[in-house]
Amino acid sequence: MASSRSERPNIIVIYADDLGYGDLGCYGATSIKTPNVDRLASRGTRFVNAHSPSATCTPSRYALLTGDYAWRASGTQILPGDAPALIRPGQFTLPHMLKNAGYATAIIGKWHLGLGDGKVDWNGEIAPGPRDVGFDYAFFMPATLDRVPTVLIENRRVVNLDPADPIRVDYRAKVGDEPTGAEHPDQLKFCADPEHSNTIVNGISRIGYMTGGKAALWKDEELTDQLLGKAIDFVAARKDSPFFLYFAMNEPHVPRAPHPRFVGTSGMGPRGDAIVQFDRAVGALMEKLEELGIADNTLVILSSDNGPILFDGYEDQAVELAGDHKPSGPYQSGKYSIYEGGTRVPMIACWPGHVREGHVSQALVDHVDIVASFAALVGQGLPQDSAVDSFDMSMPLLGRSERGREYVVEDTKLMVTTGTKVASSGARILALRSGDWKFIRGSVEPHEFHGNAIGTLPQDQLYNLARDPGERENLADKRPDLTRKLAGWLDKIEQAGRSRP
Ligand code: NG6
Ligand code: CA
Repeated sequence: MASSRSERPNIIVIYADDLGYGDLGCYGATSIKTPNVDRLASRGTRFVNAHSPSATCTPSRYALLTGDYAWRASGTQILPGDAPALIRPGQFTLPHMLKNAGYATAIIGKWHLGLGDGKVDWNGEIAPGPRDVGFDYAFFMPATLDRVPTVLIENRRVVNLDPADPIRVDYRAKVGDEPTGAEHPDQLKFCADPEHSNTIVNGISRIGYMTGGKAALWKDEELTDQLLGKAIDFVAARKDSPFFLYFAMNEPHVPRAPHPRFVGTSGMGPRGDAIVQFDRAVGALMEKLEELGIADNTLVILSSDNGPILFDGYEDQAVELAGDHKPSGPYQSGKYSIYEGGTRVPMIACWPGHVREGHVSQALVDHVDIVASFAALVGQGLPQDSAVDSFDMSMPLLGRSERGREYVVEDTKLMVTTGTKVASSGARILALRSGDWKFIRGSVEPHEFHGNAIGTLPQDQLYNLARDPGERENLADKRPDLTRKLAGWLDKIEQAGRSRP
């Protein structure tokens, strides 16, 4: 159990999906209104140097939940919906650590870390999964909004599954008679690229093929209300003893199909409307905490798993309607990119009376630090060989210190698998950010993916982020000594197998 000197607030991590540094009012957005998130920021501390561990989902979530940088492990690229469980039972995790400290733990929302041992039977017990790596309760989507199977799982079973209508999933070849986007574009709410043109569910074509499970299919427009309802049920049921809720929301990941009451609210089409929906859901959850009388002993962290993207496979007018909105704020590119837009994300911490109020923190922090920081907060130790990249940033997280990390390693891995097609060799692209400087290791990976700058060049890159936040002027040739020094430092961090002392 936790030591008597430690504090044990309830903890909620709200993890948005593809929400950018510039997408919130409190980070400078003017065309999208996010009053609820802005209020959270004004009551707590807002970070301007926070990083997601990677520029895509699976590796960021892996690092968040384990405290290990994902690039140390193999198989930590964007996973298909039928991939095996990446985090193995017995592995040290954030929810395990909090369970040991007496917390009730839950994940509600996006999982995307694989399920089962290779061949998942969607009609039976689905394990290993979140329940086997530290979560007492799980209500989740297996992968992404755009990947089959488009069903929700509660603990180890698909919700509303009719045994007479079994689910089959295939990422290589069509299964069943359900129409696909490629064959029936006339049935679609919006057109999609070839990768997103497989089985149609709810008028939206997805990545991968599925058949069956009709009664279990989610309705995109209702998903957020459904997840919010589950989140509210969980906190209400657990309000009298410490709980940890990992609320992994979907906005504004593609396909963007917000509830009709949000359609048209942003003037920016479905992407903006999805951010408004996200903001309202955050507001509703915060209101519930007040109503339950637990707002003052609940630590809320809100952030995003990677940077933003406008076009990510569906013709939903995100590009056309963006106007002068800058989803990455002052930074270059976004999701998938090794430039700052890939991993510099909004992050807010709020815990009335504990987290400094109305503060903007410059501290350099990374979601990989959350495990060690929460462990320090609740009085738990870390096993020596676990959470190997997680630093105790509890003081900066509480807004009480500006002394963050000395560096972060930024990461992207551009291995996108669609059926048998793989884009790029899937090499890992790493960068080191320390102080004003950013070093990007040279790589022969493609420089572009679907029109987005990944940031790779065959040669090394060096940027001064203080003077050049947009990473436009490569100084590697002008500052060869510094470039070499940072390159050597990154090699060492990589080769050491761990970075926590
Ligand atoms: C990519 C998908 C993209 C998105 C992403 C995962 C293609 C061409 N694109 O493979 O639409 O689903 O994976 O996003 O297939 S993430 O936020 O979960 O990392
Ligand atoms: Ca994401």
